[in-house]
Order: sequence, then C-alpha cells, then structure tokens
Amino acid sequence: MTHVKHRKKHKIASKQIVVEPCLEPYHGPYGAHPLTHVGYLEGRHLHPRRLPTPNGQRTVSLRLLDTSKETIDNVQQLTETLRRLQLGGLKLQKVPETLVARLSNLKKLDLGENELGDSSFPETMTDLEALIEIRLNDNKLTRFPACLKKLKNLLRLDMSNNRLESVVGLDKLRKVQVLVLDNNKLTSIIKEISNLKRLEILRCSDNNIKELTQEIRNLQALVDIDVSNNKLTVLNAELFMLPKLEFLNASHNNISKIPSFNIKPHQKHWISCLDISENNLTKFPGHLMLMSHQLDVSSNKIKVLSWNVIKKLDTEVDQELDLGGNPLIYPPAAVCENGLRSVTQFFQESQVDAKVYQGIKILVLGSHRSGKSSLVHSLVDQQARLVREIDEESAVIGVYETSFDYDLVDGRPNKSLQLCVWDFCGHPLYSYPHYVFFEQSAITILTFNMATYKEELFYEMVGSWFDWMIAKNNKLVVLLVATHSDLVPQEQIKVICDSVCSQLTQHMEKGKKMIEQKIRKIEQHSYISPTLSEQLKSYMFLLRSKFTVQTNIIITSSAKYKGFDVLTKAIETLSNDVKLFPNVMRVIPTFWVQVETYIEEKGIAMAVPVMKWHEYRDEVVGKFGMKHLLNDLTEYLHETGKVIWFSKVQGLKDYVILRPAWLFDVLKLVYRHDAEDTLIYTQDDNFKTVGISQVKFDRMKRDYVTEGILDREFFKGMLLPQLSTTNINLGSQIEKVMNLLLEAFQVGYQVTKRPKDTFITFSLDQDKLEEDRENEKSKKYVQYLIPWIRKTSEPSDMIEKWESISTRRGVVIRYVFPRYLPLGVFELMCTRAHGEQFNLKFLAHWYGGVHAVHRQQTIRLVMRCLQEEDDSTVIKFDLRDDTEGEDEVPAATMWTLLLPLLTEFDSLLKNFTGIWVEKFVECPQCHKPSFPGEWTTPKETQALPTKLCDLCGEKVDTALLVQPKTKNKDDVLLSIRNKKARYRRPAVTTDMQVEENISKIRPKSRKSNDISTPVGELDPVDVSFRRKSRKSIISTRGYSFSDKEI
Ligand SMILES: Nc1nc2c(ncn2[C@@H]2O[C@H](COP(=O)(O)OP(=O)(O)OP(=O)(O)O)[C@@H](O)[C@H]2O)c(=O)[nH]1
Ligand SMILES: [Mg+2]
Repeated sequence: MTHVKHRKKHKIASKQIVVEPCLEPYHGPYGAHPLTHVGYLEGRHLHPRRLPTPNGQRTVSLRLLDTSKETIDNVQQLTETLRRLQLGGLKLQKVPETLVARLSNLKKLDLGENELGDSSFPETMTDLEALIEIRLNDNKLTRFPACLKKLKNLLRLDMSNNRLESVVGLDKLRKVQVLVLDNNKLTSIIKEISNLKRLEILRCSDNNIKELTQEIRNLQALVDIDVSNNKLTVLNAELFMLPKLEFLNASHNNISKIPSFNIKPHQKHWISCLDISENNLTKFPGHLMLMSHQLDVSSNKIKVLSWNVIKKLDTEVDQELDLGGNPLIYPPAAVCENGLRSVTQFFQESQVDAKVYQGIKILVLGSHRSGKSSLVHSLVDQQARLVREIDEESAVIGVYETSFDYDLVDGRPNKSLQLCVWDFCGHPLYSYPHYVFFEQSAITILTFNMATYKEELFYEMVGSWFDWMIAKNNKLVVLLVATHSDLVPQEQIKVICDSVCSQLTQHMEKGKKMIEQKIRKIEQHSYISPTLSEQLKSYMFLLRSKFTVQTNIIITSSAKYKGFDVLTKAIETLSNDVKLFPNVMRVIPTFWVQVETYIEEKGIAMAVPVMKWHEYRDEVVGKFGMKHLLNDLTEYLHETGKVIWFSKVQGLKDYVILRPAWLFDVLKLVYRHDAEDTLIYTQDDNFKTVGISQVKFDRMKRDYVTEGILDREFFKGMLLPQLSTTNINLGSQIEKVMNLLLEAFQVGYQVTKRPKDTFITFSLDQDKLEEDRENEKSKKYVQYLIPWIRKTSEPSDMIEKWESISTRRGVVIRYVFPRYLPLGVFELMCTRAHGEQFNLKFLAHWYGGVHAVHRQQTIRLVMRCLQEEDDSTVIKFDLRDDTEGEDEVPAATMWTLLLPLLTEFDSLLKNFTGIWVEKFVECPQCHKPSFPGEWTTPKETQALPTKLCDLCGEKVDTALLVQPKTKNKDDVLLSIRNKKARYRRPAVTTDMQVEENISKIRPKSRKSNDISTPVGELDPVDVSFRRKSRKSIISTRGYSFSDKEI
C-alpha cells in the first residue's frame, strides 16, 4: 500500500520537477516489509525492522530503503537519538528536505551512490550541525554544494566518483581530516584546500590535476596523499617536507623529475611508502632514498643509478627499492631487479675503480626578482620551474647540489661534474652577508630580467652588479644570463643582448680609463713621493684584475625551460678550463673522500655543526693523520661547498662550519628583509618557549625591525627552530651560535638598555656593559645592535655637541671610493671599532654614522659614510679636541688613537681585493681632501714642519697630516728594546709606542716585495724598499687591461 501511494506521489512530483525516488518492493528475510535496517544503542548489527521501531529511544542508526513520507515521519520521531543515517543506493535525485530537518544529533550521513546533482540539497541540510562524516560518493555533483559549507564540525568527506570540476568553498570546512575526491574532473586542488590545517588523508586519484602547488606546505598534518593517475609533471619539494607524511602515491602521472631539496637533518622524518611508479623519470631520485623506507620507481625511464646517494644509505635501516620496468644500464638490470642490497653490493665491489672528481661551486647573483631561484630550480630539475615568491629555501642563500648527468662510456658511467649551487637572494639587505660568501673559486651566473630591461636601467640591472663583484674579487668568471625570454618578442631579444653587451664593454672600459687617467696624473708629477708611489701601486694592482665574462649572453626562460642546454654547456666548458679552475675535475684521493664522508656525517650528527679550527684539526688529524695535508683538504671541502672555512679572513678562519646550509638557515632566522611579516609570536611558540610574552615580543620586534636592536632573549627565540630542543645543552648551543654570529661574522655588537629608559633609547656605554657582564642577573637585558638594520637618523644632541667643537684642533681622514663602496663595509667597521683595543666609548649610532669619545683623552670621534656629488662615497674618520676651554690634546695623541683604527679599516678592506680606494687627510684650513694619505708613508712629511695645501695655498702643520716624529737616537734604542719585550706589555697608549702598535697589528706581508699586496698598507717606511718597488711599478707600466676578456 505504501508503495502504491508512493508511486502516485512520484508521478505528481515529477511534473513539478520535484522527483522523489521510487523503489522496488523490498523482499528481505522478513517478507516485503519492513523497509529500514535499524541499529540500537550498544547493538552490533543493523536489524531489518519496520518503522516506527518499538525501541525508539535506543535507535541510533538507520539504513533507509525508501524515503516515503511515512518513513520520513518515522525518522523524525527519532531525531533525539539518531546518530547515523544511511541513504546510499536509493537513486535519490534530491535529499528530502523534511528528512534531514531537525536531525541535529546526527553524526554520520551516507548519501553515496545516488543521483544527486548540484541543486539536490535543501536548506535544511544546514541543520545537521553535529555531522562529522558525510558520504556523497558516486553522485553527479560538478561542484562543492554550498550548503555544506555550514557543516563546521565535519571531519570526513567523501565525494569520490562524481563529476567535480571545482571544490571552491570546501576550505570552509576547517576541521576536515579525511577528504576523498578520487575519480572526478579536478584540474587543481591544493590551492583550494590549503587552509585545511587538520587534513590528514587526501585522496584525489583519477583526476586531471596538473600541479601540486607550493601551498601544500600549509597542510602540515597530512599523513597520506594519493594523487595517482593525474596529469602531474612535477612533484614539488614542499610535498616531501611535510613533517607527518607517511604515504605518497603519485604513480601513473607524467612526472619527469623530482626536485632536489635539502633535508634538514634534525627535521628529517621517514616516509613509509613513496610510490612514483609509472612515470617519466629519467634521473634516479636517489635523495628520496635518504628519507623513505619503501621507494617504488618502477616503470620509469631510469638508465643509471648514482653511487653518490647509495653510499650514504645506512645499512642498518630496512629499506626497499623497486626499480622494475626501467631501461637500466648501470648497474645492469639483473642487479637492480634483485633489490637494494644487490645494488649496494654491486657498487661496493666496483667502487675500487670509481674515481671521485672535484666539483665546482656556482654562485647565482642578480637583482631582486630577476629569476635566479627559478633558473636554479629549472637547472637542477631539468624542467620548467617557476618560483613564485621568496620562500624559505631561497631567502638569504639557497643551497642546491646536483651533478651533470653521466655520459655512458662502454656501458659504464664516465666523469660527472658535481655542482654546488648557491642561490643568492637579490634583496639589497643581503648585500653584506653575500659578500662574505662571494669568492673567486667559483663560476658566477649573473641574471637580469630581459622582459623589464631598458637601456637606462643597465647600471641598476647589470653594471652595478659588476661593480659589486669587482669590489670583492679581482678575478671573475661570469656567465651573463638573460631570463624571462618567454615574455620578450623574438626580434627584441637580439636588440637587448646587443645593448647589454655594448653597455657592459663601455662600463668596464670606463673603469679602466678612470684608473689609467689617475696613473697618468701621478706620472705627470716631477717627483713621485712615497705616498703617490703607494697610490700608484694600488692602481696598478687594480689594472691587473682578470675578468672572464661570457659575452654571448645566455638567453633562458624558466617558464618554458629554454636555453638550459646552452647554460649547461657553458658551465661544463668553464669548469673544464684548467687555466681558470686548475682544481676542478682533478681526481680526489681516497683518503680525502673518507674525510669528506666523515665530516658530512659529523655535521649531520651535531646540533650546531660548527667547530673551532683547532678542534677540527685535532679530530681529523687524530683520526686520519696526514697533518700536512689538512689545509689543502679543508680548502677542497670549502671550494666544493662541503664546509665553510675562510682560511684567509681574520676571525672567520678560526671556525669550520661543517654544514653550509645550516649556517644559511641560521642567517635566515635572524636576518630577513621580510622580518616584519615572518616574525610571528604564535609561530611554533618559540618566543613563548624562551619566556617572552606577546606584549614583550611586540616591543622587541619593533626594536629590532626599526632600530636594529636585538634583545638577547629575542635572539634566542629566533634561533630556536635551528637548534635541537631535545638536546639538553640548549643553553650552550645558543651560546655557540651567538658567538659565531657576533664574533666570527661580526653581525653586531653588544649594547645595554638602561633600566629606566623607555624602550627606544639604548646605552652604547661600554662602562655599563662591564657592569652588566658582572651582574649575571642582568644578562637578560643584554642587547645587540645590528648596524645594517639600524635606519635611525643622527640624534640632535650629538649634532649640537659636534657643531659646538667645530673649530677645535682635529684630524680628518677620508677614504674615498670613487667607483663603488660595497654595502655593509662601513657598518662592519663600526662593529669592529667597538674592539676594546680602541678604547672608545660609543654614544650614538645612526644610519651612516657613529659618535664616540675616547676613554682616556678628551677627544671625540665621529665616523661617517657620505655620498658625494660626484657619485663617489666617502668614509670619514673625524677627530676633535673636546677639552673644556683651550685645545689641549696634541695632534700626536690624536694619531695615537687614530692609527690603530685606520689599520683595522685597512685590514677590513683587504678582504675586498678589487676595491678602489683613495686615502686623504683633510686640510685643516679649507677642509678639502688635499693631502693624499700621507700617514701611510709618514717619514718624508715628518721631516717637514709645514706643508702647503695644493687647494687653498695655506701652510699646514704636518703634525695634523702624519703622526709627528718625536724620536731621537735614544728613543730608537729604547724602541728596539721595547720591541723585544712587546708581547709582555699592556696595550699601547703613548705616542712613542704607536709605530710599534701598528707593526703588531699589521700582517707579515709587508716583508714581502709583493706587488699584489692590497692597497692601504700602513708601512713604516723603508726607503730602499720603496725605491725598489717604485721602479718595479714603473717597469710594469706597460701592463694593460688586455687580460680582461670581454
Ligand atoms: N615568465 C617568466 N617568469 C619568470 C621567469 N623566471 C622567473 N620568473 C618569475 O619572476 C619572479 C621572480 O623569480 P625568482 O626566481 O623568485 O627571482 P629571484 O631572482 O630568485 O628573486 P630574489 O631571490 O627575490 O632576488 C617570479 O614570479 C617567477 O615566477 C621566466 O623565465 N619567465
Ligand atoms: Mg631567489
């Protein structure tokens, strides 16, 4: 009877296009009726029953076999108790409005295997507030039903086997943990669901998905993802970084490369199963073996396996590798078919003759957003890759390792070129840290975006980068790469390249001509004074720079993967040029390789992979012997990017960093152009862990971002993500990292906040610091000033004070940089000037200047960095008498303070071998730089009481131009005696001891008659030596810029 009635209703309804389902009569074990399966509280099975059920108050689940009015009415009687409702397989074209209304306690709803379309859901669906699971599989949906957005408690959703083209709106279901979208028509998915932070299982096989976008990194809870049978060509690194990932099925796609990425050792986790079978991989993604128990790369196009990865595998870990169905040549297919153990054995046995060749470092430089990271990714992955924003990998410096593929010779791998690529983020803030890492023994790729190139932008986009590079290194090997060629019309490409080439040639010629002019000017002097001779020497040194620049600009598109064959070839050609890189491709002794592996493992095992040089030396020599080879070996590790050891840089040479990527990650934490956005209190609770409240955090962040003042506690919070929190020695780890940054890299110096001050004023008072050092409790108030972040202006009281003593006796030194002053050099000097030996008490530090007083003499010092009208930059050391009343401090005393500072600055400039600097003493009368660096060669001037200023014609007391000579014969004898005892003596303070002090600071190089000694030697004069050297300079005068290959 019910059925007849129902059919009638269906007919009427269909006219109104409201279609109710029609069911064949049910014939179960109890006859044609009942029509539901009922489950009771604590019952284990569904019982076929007729509704209404006698156990209404205990009914928790129902499987309906029809949706007649009668049944619905009966269901509505059970709203209080009903938890689960199954409406699957009823051919429903609509969800009955009255059925779902008021089911406010319902937890699970199964609407699978019906005929539901996009408009089949009534508004009453929103009443199902308690719903945690809904099945909509096997229906006819083309989009995510809007009414489901309101089901905020939903944990599981199955919409597989529909016709979904979009899941817009699904991101509102913030609590979803399981999402099943298999077999639909989706072309993208990750962007739409990227804020589902609790998602654990994502199934979307058999769709048309082309890309898993970077937003996948937000799905931090993801454990299991199935993207098989789609149209993927790339798997991005972010996917493998997901901290909880256990299962990945990406089989049956068109994936041709797996990106390379850095697995941070302490963040590494093991993935149980990675299935990348049935794809187009040609290169063995060996790095995945370092993080997966089971790797299936069967049925791809892999020909060769690399020993480089296999040798790193831990034989203790149980791992499986499926290589079946690949056209393997090496090791032979028969070996590979027998699994990982057999592959490892094969390599071990044949390794006897497997030589290791030295690789090369590639440094990628260029303006901000010019396409460097995209270029690197495309080069490494050998396919089109675009980086959309600066991500964690590419901020500061990103490190990538790759090798150019093996050529097979007689069925065996031939030499392979190992590349270590350092991708320098182009944001100006990183200019200084990048300088530290920009070295000669590498190929530099300089990129410019040809789509935005204009002639008038040449200097900004290309020229200034050459100046930047030349300032640091006087030997360059550069590949000039034009990116974004896909956005430039074909006919424009040549025009742009020709323009860049000719402008570059002009730019370099201009530099050369400027130097030659300077040389000619000096030569016109009838008498070349020792000072001029020094200057001449430095110009000659600059002319000896050697630039190898590829004039055929390499045109690339990372969007279309174009030009990379040319780029690869160029890198190969340069690397194999023995004249340019004598060490590259040499065979590395087995002993070195053993040390390399040992160091790599040690670096991974250490929470802070940094060793003092002596610790490193003792450990390596103790284990491997061969002390005499240690320097060469460590240089090799440094040149190939395995460790960082600046063997020639004061301060830095005392440290060996066993894992360069670790150091860059640390720099990324403390030194960010986007600190405003990336420093977030709630992120990982790091700041909370170190005991900083939200309010304190806000204040400290503001201090840091606006003033460059970094609180010690804040510093700790920043560093925490890079440290091993499971290690109990967290305190000593922090100490070690801070020491590395502050002492070796000199990123800043210590200042102390005055307790009663407001948070924006800081004491730069060293006396206060001493107090603080003694008082352990106040340690938490310690702060550091990071000069290159400080953008404040000169305090008005400092300006006034300085003005008020403007007529006092003083000495002003100018370092002029006619062409280029590397960013950060001045700031670094400010940090160095805080060394105790200079005896200075700093009162203010602003953008481009510091103001200090001497602790013992009544002298003030202001150091400034100024931009001149002629585009040169000047660093000024300005000293003034500050005695109350008459001037008291003699010029000699001023020099006593000044010379060590200048020596320090000279030693800093020595790290910039290509820098062009001219030194002057300002005329005290006309305040113009008219005396050319007399203090560097003082004897001649010392012999004169006065000297004429070339610019104003006034007589100037030579005591204001050089350190006055006060020695008589007895003094000399005394000085010799003192010299013998100098290491036992306290810091030098008297005028007489100055020269001695200088000679202590100066490196040994003065003894050598080496023309390549960088400019600015503070040389107590040895006249015979200088005469000799002047001759040699003049005899090399014919040397020209012809060495430069442009
Ligand atoms: N069309 C097109 N876009 C590109 C190409 N190379 C890079 N891009 C885009 O240019 C922008 C900058 O690219 P990145 O690779 O991040 O540039 P970068 O030089 O590494 O930038 P910084 O590290 O911030 O200095 C991104 O939006 C890229 O998607 C290219 O060859 N063609
Ligand atoms: Mg980048």
